[in-house]
Amino acid sequence: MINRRTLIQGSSALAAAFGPLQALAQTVKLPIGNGDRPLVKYPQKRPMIGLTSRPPQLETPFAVFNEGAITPNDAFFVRYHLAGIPLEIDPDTFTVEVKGKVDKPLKLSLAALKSMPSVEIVAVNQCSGNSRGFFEPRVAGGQSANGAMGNARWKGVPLKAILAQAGVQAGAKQVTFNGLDTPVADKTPDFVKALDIDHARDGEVMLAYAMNGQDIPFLNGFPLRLVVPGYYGTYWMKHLSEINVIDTVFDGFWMKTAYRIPDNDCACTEPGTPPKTTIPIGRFSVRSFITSLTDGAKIKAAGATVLKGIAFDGGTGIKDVAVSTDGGKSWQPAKLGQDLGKYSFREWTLPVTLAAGTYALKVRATSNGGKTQPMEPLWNPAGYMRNVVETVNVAAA
Ligand SMILES: Nc1nc2c(c(=O)[nH]1)N[C@H]1C(S)=C(S)[C@@H](COP(=O)(O)O)O[C@H]1N2
Ligand SMILES: [Mo]
Repeated sequence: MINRRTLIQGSSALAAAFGPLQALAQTVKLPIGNGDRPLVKYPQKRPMIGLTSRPPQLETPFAVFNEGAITPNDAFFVRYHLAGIPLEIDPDTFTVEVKGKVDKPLKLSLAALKSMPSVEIVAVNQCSGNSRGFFEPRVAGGQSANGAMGNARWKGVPLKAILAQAGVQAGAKQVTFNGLDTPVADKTPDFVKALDIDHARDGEVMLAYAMNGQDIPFLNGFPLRLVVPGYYGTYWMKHLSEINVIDTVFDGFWMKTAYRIPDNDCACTEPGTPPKTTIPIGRFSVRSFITSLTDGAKIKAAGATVLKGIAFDGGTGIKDVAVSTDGGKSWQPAKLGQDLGKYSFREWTLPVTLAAGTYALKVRATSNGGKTQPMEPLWNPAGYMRNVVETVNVAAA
């Protein structure tokens, strides 16, 4: 249990430094750009890859994904847009407001939420710009490697139940979500996101107050965040304080201008060119990774090696995972691990024996929805939704 004092101490330290509690001397080398990134230590987090400090943006060291299907809270990535992040939140006085086109506006305390029937769901949270640093030609925005994703068991109250309690009025079109963070410069628009009313009432979108059996870490949205299974992290509002039912389509900056993708099947354009029309980003594309070996690894020739990794998609679940040891010429089916639900990482393994030589290992997942990963990367100007078949080059000797 994280007690309140620890939390406030941690965040006060964050306030004092407005950055890492401790900048560690270590750096990590990522396979993008100049690659050198500092490892930084924030409250409730193990050393993480630091992308920015104002606001904090932390990437998960990729080796963490080889530890299991669930990403530990202290290793879960952190992403914020606004420098005005909350530094102290008292869970005893915290409330979330429900207002707008409802019969009965609500102000719910954490205790009130915790007394309602709860649901649990294992779901991946992934930033739209996960892996953006690999885009070619390069695009503006955080140059993330593959660590802006994580999988957790979320517990909370279905948004549907909250909306039912408030009584949604006829003509409601969307629901908007706001958190306690604020812009520091007047020009930056507040971070507000919207979901269509039917999506908001699908019974799966939830107000989560627990993550992997613990309070949600401060930097991941303590004490309450929206969980939108299968959808990119941009909708997963942290420090959720306002839910507003509206009878229009929300046109705030973070829906109308940012977080939009080309309106076509591949969500892509000819590299270097803008899309003709765009729509708000939605569900994850299907992805898979080898986690047990990193690029450039050396392994023992002719010994048995168990290749291991993860796969996920936007909510149909993983049908199969295929692995190639010859750069994509031939493919072998991997064995899927425990099924933690259709929104979760799905682990996979494949034992191989590699004679002396060099190998381009590739992994490709297919979803139950029949979607698979492209062999060549798709491109779009914002650097979203990367899901190319990943390659890990290794040498056996
Ligand atoms: N309040 C608030 N919530 C937010 C954001 C933010 O800037 N402020 N960023 C969103 C984005 S773009 C992502 S990818 C996820 C990241 O969640 P995490 O920081 O818990 O990993 O939070 C989302 N929720
Ligand atoms: Mo994001």
